[in-house]
Amino acid sequence: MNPLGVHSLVWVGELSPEPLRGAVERSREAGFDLIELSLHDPGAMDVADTRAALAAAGLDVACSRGLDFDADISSDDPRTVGRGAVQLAESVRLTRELGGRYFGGALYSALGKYPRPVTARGRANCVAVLRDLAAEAAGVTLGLEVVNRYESNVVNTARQALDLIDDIGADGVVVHLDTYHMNIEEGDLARPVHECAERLGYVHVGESHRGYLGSGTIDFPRFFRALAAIGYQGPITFESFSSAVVAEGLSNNLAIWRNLWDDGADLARHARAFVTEQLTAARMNRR
Ligand code: FUD
Repeated sequence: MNPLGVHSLVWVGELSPEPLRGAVERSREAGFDLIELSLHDPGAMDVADTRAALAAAGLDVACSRGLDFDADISSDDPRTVGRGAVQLAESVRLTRELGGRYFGGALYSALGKYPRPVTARGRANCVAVLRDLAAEAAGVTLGLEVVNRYESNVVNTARQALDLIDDIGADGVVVHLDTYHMNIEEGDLARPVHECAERLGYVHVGESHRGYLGSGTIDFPRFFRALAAIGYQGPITFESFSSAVVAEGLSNNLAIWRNLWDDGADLARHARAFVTEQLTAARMNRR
């Protein structure tokens, strides 16, 4: 059975100790194996406290983030690129200190809408920074999350993520697929999974509107059958956003303007049952 995860934005928008302890506890109560923490604003986090809470709950942790535009490693400007390299290195360190072994997201660019395509120089900067980061990341796998065109101009399809990984040419870099983004950019939900095969290292399940699983237009049975077909054993993390839980920078970058749910606990329990059902059905090849 794949480890099942839940993104912290189902519970809290901030990373200060008390809310984070609550998020860890509620993830455990809802039956998850892992919590994914967004490192967009890690200043308020107490690493030792969080690590203790994770250990007490018996939960694994994964970390994720995207970069800010003033720290965009796909920029042409060396100082901007340098700030991004520092942010990424700090995030890898934080992931390790928290006891995590996975750091993913839009690590290759800013997370937000670009007004123009990436330049050749910008992409080369991104490759160079990620190559250095991978060399230093010892024990922490880097996941390049494929996001839609309104959140990056560097990686919008699984094919582009694989090409970027080839150009980086280092071990420990995997593709991170997310059904919400795939639904916008890919031709279907199975082919990219097969294309990635053993290079798929992390999965986000999210609905077409980022609310309750099964209440949108995503063809989850097709996606889960593809995961079963490639023998994917990695984490599957539920991700959902609502204006009920806000992390100001991240929520604004992702255009979370609507209230799709209020009760994170109900949402999370439902998601866990939904994913378990899909995994079981795909394995038994019932559909
Ligand atoms: C963004 C997204 C997220 C994001 C992560 C950062 O649209 O899908 O996975 O990268 O939440 O913590």
